Amino acid sequence: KIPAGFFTAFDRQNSLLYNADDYEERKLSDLQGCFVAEEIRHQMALQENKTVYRVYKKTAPLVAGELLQAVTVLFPGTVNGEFFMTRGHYHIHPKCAEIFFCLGGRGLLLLQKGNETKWVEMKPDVIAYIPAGWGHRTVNTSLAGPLVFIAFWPAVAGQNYQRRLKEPFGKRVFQADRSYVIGDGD
Ligand code: PAN
Ligand code: ZN
Repeated sequence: KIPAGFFTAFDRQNSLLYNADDYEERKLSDLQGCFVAEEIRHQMALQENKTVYRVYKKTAPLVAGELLQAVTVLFPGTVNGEFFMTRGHYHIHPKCAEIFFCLGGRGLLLLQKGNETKWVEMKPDVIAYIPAGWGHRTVNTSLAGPLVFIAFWPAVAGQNYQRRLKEPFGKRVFQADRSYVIGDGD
């Protein structure tokens, strides 16, 4: 497949990636097992079923050396006081790292490797590095607006969404007054 173009641009006004050629939307109904209050998430999914995040991707050939990019827009909200988050994943290829560049909002990037959990505060202009082998999930810690970031990663990385069930994120992030608290995971 011939690439659609040689550039993308972050459209700040509309919070999307100009020239993206792939799009994904995750609603509460897609986030089974992510929140402590699973039954409440289920009920919320049956009712309003809010969009939790959107991902605008620029595709590339899935071969060694190529890079993928995507803008994630993670909306504000909670499930019973636990902030909206992405599903989170480990890369299938054990040697593939990733970079997140925060474009807007406030949040946390949770990193997981074995029993070790780390986190990076995300705010505009923070560039987070996810070393190869670390599971990663983002959390929007502000109810004032979306957490927006662009990610760059090797095209051969692949995403494993099952492994987080066996090697879960060790921390959870909850609403507290006008801020957040980090609690223990499962
Ligand atoms: C990101 C994520 C994106 C959505 O582009 O895919 O933020 O999160 P989930 O994939 O966990 O649903 C990335 O890490 N790519 O590799
Ligand atoms: Zn990733």
